[in-house]
Amino acid sequence: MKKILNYINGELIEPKSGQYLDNYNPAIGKVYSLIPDSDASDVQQAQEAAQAAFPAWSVTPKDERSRILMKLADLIDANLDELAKAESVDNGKPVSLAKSVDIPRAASNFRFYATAVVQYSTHAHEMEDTAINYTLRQPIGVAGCISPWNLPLYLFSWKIAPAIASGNCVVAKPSEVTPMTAYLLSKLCIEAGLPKGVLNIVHGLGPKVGQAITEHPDIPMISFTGGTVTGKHIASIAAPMFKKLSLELGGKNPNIIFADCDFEKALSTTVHSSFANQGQICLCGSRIFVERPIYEKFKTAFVEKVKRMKVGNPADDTTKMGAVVSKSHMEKVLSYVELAKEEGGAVLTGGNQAHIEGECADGWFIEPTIIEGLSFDCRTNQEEIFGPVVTIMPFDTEEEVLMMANSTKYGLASTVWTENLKKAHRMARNLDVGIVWVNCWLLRDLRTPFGGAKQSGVGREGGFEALEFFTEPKNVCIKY
Ligand code: TXE
Repeated sequence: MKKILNYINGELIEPKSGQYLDNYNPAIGKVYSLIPDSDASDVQQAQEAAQAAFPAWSVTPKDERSRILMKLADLIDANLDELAKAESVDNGKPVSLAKSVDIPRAASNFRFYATAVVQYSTHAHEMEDTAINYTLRQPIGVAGCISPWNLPLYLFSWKIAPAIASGNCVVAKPSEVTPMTAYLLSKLCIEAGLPKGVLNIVHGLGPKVGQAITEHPDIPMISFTGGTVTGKHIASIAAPMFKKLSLELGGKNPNIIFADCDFEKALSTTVHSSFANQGQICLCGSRIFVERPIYEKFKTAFVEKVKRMKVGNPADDTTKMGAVVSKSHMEKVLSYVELAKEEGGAVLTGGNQAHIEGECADGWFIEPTIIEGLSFDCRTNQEEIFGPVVTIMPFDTEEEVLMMANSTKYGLASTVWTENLKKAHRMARNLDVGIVWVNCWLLRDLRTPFGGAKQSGVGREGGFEALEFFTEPKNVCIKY
């Protein structure tokens, strides 16, 4: 069986323990490869390699760092088919999605930071004829990057690219649920000529490898994307050590549809924003609020469209929804459907495990599910489900929908559908979130700040914000 290896100090190596974990193909429901069951000793080895590489890498000219990252991006493009297939097998997502979104975006992440770092400049503050201050932005040392399973290579590279572009070295841990493309990336790093030790990838469990990275005294910054509970745990360890922390956590995003929207656009994008990647994107709009005059019309059209979505073998190009990531995640998502029913919800479509014929007969699939009749403050509408399950509710006024939209502990993203410009601005200003999309969803300019308010996270990724996170500002004041 195929064995994934750690990537430490420029080499692909076995975990020190010699132990491996099973890696499942969720569409088939079977083990198809093995992941290193690494521990703190592997993290220690990776940290030492990163620390040793730091003095040279941090003074390597930006143009040279940029050239290597560009080469890595080109290699990702050149291996698009292999990477997309691997992502689909590992995660359950349709191969068409991995090919059009996940893998191209991973290449863009490297390309974006390869160019951003050479454009990045700092500030000078002049005190009239007294003095001049200028700010240096220096790389810090070894960064810990911990990423989740929903957009494996995409989110992994979103952290690693700015960290190494700005001159740091990295100890990274991809999700143990979807480790394959990070492993394939480590081979491409070798091919691209990334100096040894600049990037180290340690595979294994969160409570072992992730915990060891978080606790390591010489990993002074942690960039994490994952669940809010894990984020809270990481913060509790990192904060007393005064580590720099970037946390991208969960969401329970409102999708607000006013009666004056472009109905067809709102409808087709809502299908996408509800169920893309089987609803396993932190930005998916899982609470759909529709203004009462168009509620019945929208609901009927939405249910009809969703019923026609093809759930099937992720390897099939016509599949719109593949498998969810694991059996335990499928069970968690389905338990929320039961909760919704207990809370008085009516399932308009879906609600069950989907059974696919052929080689996917034992896979973990869920029908796209729409639930109505729930109050905005019930558990189903307050907790992150992170699967293909959305709720739909009517509203009457802007004030009412704002109150409901802002009622959760999360504040990641929101979508607003209206053709009224003033209303769009008002909503954008008053929504308690980090990202507002008006008449679109998941339209991303990589220069913009990305992240959430409230319990959706701390700090922002994207653009120069990430370069700021991975560098230490130092003010130099010179008297004239
Ligand atoms: O996330 P975890 P999981 C949400 C979603 C999902 C829930 C749990 O609601 O159902 O989180 O998913 C590592 N110290 N999101 O279990 O556990 C872990 O190995 C250090 C939202 O996958 O947070 C993995 O690499 N690290 C989200 C990473 O943390 C630890 C995307 C994320 O895993 C650790 C995914 C520890 N003690 C899930 N324990 C989003 N915002 O996009 C685990 N990890």
